[in-house]
Amino acid sequence: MTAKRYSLLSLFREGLNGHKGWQPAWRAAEPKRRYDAVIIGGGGHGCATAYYLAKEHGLTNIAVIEKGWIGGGNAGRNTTIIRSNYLYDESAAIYDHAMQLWKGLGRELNFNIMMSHRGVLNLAHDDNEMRQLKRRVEANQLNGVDAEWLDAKQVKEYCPIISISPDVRYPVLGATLQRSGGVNRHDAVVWGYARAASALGVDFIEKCEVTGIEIENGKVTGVRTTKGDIKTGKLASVTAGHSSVTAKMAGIRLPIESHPLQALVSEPLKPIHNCVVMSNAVHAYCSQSDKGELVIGAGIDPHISYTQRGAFSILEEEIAALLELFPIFSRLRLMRHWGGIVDVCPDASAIISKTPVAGFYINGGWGTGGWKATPGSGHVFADLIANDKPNDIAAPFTLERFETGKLVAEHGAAAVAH
Ligand code: FAD
Ligand code: PYC
Repeated sequence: MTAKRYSLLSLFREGLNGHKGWQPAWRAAEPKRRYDAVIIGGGGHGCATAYYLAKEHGLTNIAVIEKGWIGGGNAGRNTTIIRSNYLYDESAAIYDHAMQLWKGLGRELNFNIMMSHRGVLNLAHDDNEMRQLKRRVEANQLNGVDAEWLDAKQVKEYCPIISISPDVRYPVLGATLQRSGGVNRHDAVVWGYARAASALGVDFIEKCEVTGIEIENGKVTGVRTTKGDIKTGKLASVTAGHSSVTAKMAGIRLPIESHPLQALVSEPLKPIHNCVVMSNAVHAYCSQSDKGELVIGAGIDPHISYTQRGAFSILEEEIAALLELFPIFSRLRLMRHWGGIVDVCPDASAIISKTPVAGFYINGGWGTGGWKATPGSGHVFADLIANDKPNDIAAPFTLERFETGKLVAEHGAAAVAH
């Protein structure tokens, strides 16, 4: 008998499944002609939604349709920062729901998602930022979210390589610290969800683009795709940067703008950077991956675009900001950079909603900060799809808020320059 050979990529995708030996990741399926529910978008949120629909609501005749490959969108492009230190009660509820799910997710999916709760610092560089961030710490504590205020000396103790020199443009005056915040491995999360959903019967259809939505008498009846038409009574758009494109197929105009957001990684280093640092004023965020690379992110490119690449000037500013905080990195070489497309709502909060078309649901508008929400978002969205009604956590994020004006304005806590 010849032994099966595994490529390095297959080792990552399949994972070692304990004593059962190697298991396939997810079943790459050809589409059936009818499903009980179809999810457009095989990113983190789409795969999580499929998993919870199957696991918690018993809906297994469902398909995830992905125009590229599973995890090739923002899910595979983000800097993986996890935190729940948002200002408003509504946001604290959903992001902390996600945080609680992150804590047990590797075990639940039986997939090493490399979750590392190493702490996230959000720096303050002037009096106004200090006031705002201290207010956020207090709001967080009232909501049971772990948050504390550090002065500059305590910042240096927590993150020894940071410069707290007073002789720079924007000296570090203090920071919020969420100790439970951290980073994980993005593709492992998506593959873990996909593998677990696949084991429950979900079909994953890659290289298949949804090109149209069939509607009869105000109700969804199916989708048109590059692999043929599919009938379904429940259709969920989970297409991140392309939410408004998908919604338009159903005649719905969303209050969303799509922008590039860029990130880059350095050459690998021995462990040197022990936490996550974010600065809104000079604008940089940085952590170190388990491979040793510094993972560095920028503010959004101000122009609207679907190109998945951004302007070089943004990266120049990004590096200048990084070196002000970490002069120790000045001789480092950069290895790769890329962009993703993020969809930003006017209040920098997400949409998790039914729509005017019965049976058509939208999850999007997570902007620069949806990675940390992935398990919580998938969990409450599956509940909405199964029950046709948002639960208490999802209710503040429906489309109605753009009519009533009850916005959840989180630009400050988004912590990424817009
Ligand atoms: P995606 O992975 O983009 O999934 C959407 C999928 O839909 C894509 O795979 C796409 O191909 C597919 N699709 C679109 N249209 C169609 C169609 N018509 N038919 C079929 N498929 C379709 N968030 C954080 O919380 N922390 C961070 O540190 C962080 N850093 C970021 C850094 C960068 C550079 C970027 C770009 C984003 C960052 N984010 C971060 C934001 C986060 O990545 C996103 O909010 C989140 O990943 C979006 O959800 P998703 O994973 O489902 O999206
Ligand atoms: O929301 O924490 C965040 C974030 C970090 C990088 C991009 N978004």
